[in-house]
Amino acid sequence: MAFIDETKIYAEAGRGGDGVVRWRQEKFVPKGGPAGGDGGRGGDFYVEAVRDIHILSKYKAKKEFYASRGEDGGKKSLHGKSGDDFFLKLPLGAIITSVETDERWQLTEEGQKILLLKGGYGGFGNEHFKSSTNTTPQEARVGQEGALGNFKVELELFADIGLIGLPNAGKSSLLNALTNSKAVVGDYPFTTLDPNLGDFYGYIIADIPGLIEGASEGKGLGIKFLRHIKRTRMLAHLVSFENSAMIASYKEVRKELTKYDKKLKLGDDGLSAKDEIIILTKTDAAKDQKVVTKKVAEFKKINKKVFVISLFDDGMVKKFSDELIKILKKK
Ligand SMILES: Nc1nc2c(ncn2[C@@H]2O[C@H](COP(=O)(O)OP(=O)(O)OP(=O)(O)O)[C@@H](O)[C@H]2O)c(=O)[nH]1
Ligand SMILES: [Mg+2]
Repeated sequence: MAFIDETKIYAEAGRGGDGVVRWRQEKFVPKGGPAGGDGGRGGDFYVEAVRDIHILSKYKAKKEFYASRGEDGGKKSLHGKSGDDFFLKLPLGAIITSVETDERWQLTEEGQKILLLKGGYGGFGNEHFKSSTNTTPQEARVGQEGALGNFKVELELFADIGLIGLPNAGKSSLLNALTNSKAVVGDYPFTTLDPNLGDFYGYIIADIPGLIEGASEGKGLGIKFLRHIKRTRMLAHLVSFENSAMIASYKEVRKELTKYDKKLKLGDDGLSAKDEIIILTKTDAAKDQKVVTKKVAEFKKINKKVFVISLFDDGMVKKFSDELIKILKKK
């Protein structure tokens, strides 16, 4: 199933039910007074946040949603039943924009519900128009139309950590090692085409496609995926020991973050200002321990926390995992 992070939908809240003209049926009373009930309220249209980043692909074929209509009033002053509300499930982090009014909402908490369109009121039945001067009103109103509109839906992933780095840095492999995720891993660039999420002791780690020079302008899988780390609390920047120019690669990716921020005019809360830890991966691929020590020293000058890891070494993975929990708990 292709990953979808943008879509458009059309929605209508329910129309209110009609009010009706009815008369009380009493024995020996030919016209016992008005008894037409009011129509029920039309159902409202809501969006509801669920923790499922793939849910938008369900709306590929079906893009129109309708809350149900209120029922008409009945005899014996019976109020029509309200129409059922419609809850459209959208992924946590979805931004919904009204095409007509430009109003924007974002789903920021699991289970959160936002009312987008109100159902119409039910029309009054004839009982409502009864007065001392008019004891036999013939009047009843039809229900009000429900609100309707077109909406753009865009997803920004919500995660605690975003894994970034050049293609092949080992991002997906690390995600799999730390979480229940089964992301596809491969020894070629751009193995990951869609973001993957994994649950790390209740914290969400997001693995995005590899970044390359020009990513902020749309090169590679580019800008589309930078958007997905905007909402992460922290970045983990992976640089592989297979890489001959590790510092340069690191800087290349950092440059893209800065460029992206400038382009979107993001200030201090942009990608480049996010807390970042550096993970030097595939230490087993380094020539010897001396090279590892030297690189760690170089990276430490950047003034960020630096970790080393080889996924072939269970002890290292465990140690890193423990450190990561500590960092996340402090945040
Ligand atoms: N030697 C060694 N290889 C590793 C290690 N971790 C991952 N790899 C290999 O590195 C290659 C790339 O790993 P991925 O996890 O797919 O890398 P990625 O950063 O997700 O790559 P993209 O999705 O293309 O951006 C795979 O062949 C992995 O098996 C490690 O610790 N040591
Ligand atoms: Mg990958």
